[in-house]
Amino acid sequence: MSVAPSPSPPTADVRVRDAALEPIRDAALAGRRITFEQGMTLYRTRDVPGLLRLADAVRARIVGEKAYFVHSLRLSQTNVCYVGCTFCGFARKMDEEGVWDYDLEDVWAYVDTHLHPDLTEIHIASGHHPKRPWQYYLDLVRGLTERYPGVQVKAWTAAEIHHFTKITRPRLTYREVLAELKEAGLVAMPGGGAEIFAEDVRRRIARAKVTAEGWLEVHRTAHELEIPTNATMLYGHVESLEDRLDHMDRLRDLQDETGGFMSFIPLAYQPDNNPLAAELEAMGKRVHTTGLDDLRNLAVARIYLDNVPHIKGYWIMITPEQTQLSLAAGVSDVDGTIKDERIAHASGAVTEAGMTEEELVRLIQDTGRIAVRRDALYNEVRVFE
Ligand code: V47
Repeated sequence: MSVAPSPSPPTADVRVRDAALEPIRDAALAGRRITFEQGMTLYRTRDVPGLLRLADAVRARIVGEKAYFVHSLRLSQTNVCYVGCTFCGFARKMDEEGVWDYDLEDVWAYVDTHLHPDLTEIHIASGHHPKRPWQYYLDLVRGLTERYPGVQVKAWTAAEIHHFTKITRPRLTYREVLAELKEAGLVAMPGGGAEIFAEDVRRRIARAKVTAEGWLEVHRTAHELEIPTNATMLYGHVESLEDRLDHMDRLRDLQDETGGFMSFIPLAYQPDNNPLAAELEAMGKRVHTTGLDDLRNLAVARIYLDNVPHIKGYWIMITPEQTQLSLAAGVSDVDGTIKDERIAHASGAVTEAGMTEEELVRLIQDTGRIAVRRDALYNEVRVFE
C-alpha cells in the first residue's frame, strides 16, 4: 500500500553556510536518499538556519504548500496501566487515587458531550488494563463506528495491540487482533508506544513494554492489512542523537517495505510527575527540550524520512507558537483540535487540552501556508482559501 501524496516540482537553490551540508542538500532536493552519517551531520551542524531552510524545501518538494489538521477528539477511556514506563505520569494502578476506567456507556456519554458536526476522528490513547476483556475493545470500536457515522476511529498503539494478544485465550496473533479490530471499524492506528527503539534506552525507560521489534512487527502487519499508521519518537530524556537517528532509520527501512506510515511525530518529553523526571532531577539533569532542539529534530526527520509523507508538529507538547515556527522547519501537519488531551498534561504539558478549528486555521494561515482540514487518512475535507 502507499499513502504518499503527489510531489510538487523540485525547489531551487537553498543557501547553506556549512559546507558539509552542501552534498546533503543536493541529494535531498534531487530526491536522493541521504546516509546515516549524513543524518548525523544534520543533527550536529551549527548552521541551524541552513538546516531549517533545507527541511522547508524538502517539505515543499514532497508535500507542497498545504498544511493539514484534523477535527479530532482524544479519548482516553482509562488511565489504568500496569506497564510502568518511567517517563509516564498518566498511568495509575486500579486502586490508586485519580484513576478512571470507562464502561461502554461512559464512553458514549463522553463522546456525546464532545460531539461536534465537523468531528472526523476519534483518536483513542489509553493504558494496558489488566482486567478488561478483548470483547470490550471490539465493542468499543464497533459501538463508536455505528453510533457516530462519518467519524473515523484511530485506535491503540502497537504496545496495546501487543497487550491484546496477551489477554486473548487462545492467544491471538497480531494479524488476528488487527483483522478483528478492522472488521469492527478501525480505520487507522496512532504512532504511540514507539518511545526509542535503541535497546539500552528502551530497557531503562520502558522495560515491560513491547520490544522495538514487536512494535515494528505490529505496524508491518497493520500495513499488510491495509491499516495505515503513524509513528512517534519520544525524545529529550536520556537518549543520544545517534539513538534518535537509529529510530528514524528503522522506520525508514520499514516504510520502504510497506509504505503504510502516514506521518512521523516526534514527542517532546514532558518532565513532570513521572519517575524518570525524579531520576533526572536527582542527577541534576531535569530539563525540558529547547525550542531549538524541537525544530532541529523536526527538520532532521523531514530530510531523513524521505519516504514518509508528513512530519507532524504536535502542538500539545511543543506549544502552538513553536508549532507555528515548525511549519518553516519541515512540518506539514499540526495534528488537530483534540479537545481533551490527558497523557502529556499528566506530565506537566503547559498547553491547553484542545484548540478550536479557527485557532488552528489561523496558526497555519499566518505562516502563508494553505490550511486543509483532513480526515484520519489524509483525505482532504475542506481547503481554507
Ligand atoms: O505512547 C507518554 C508518549 C504517547 C510522555 O499518531 C509522553 O497521530 C512525552 O502517541 N512526555 C501518546 N511523551 C501520544 C501519541 C500521539 C500523539 C499525537 C499524535 C499521534 C498520532 C500519537 O505519548 C505515548 C508515549 O509515547 N508519552 N508520556 C511524556 N511524559
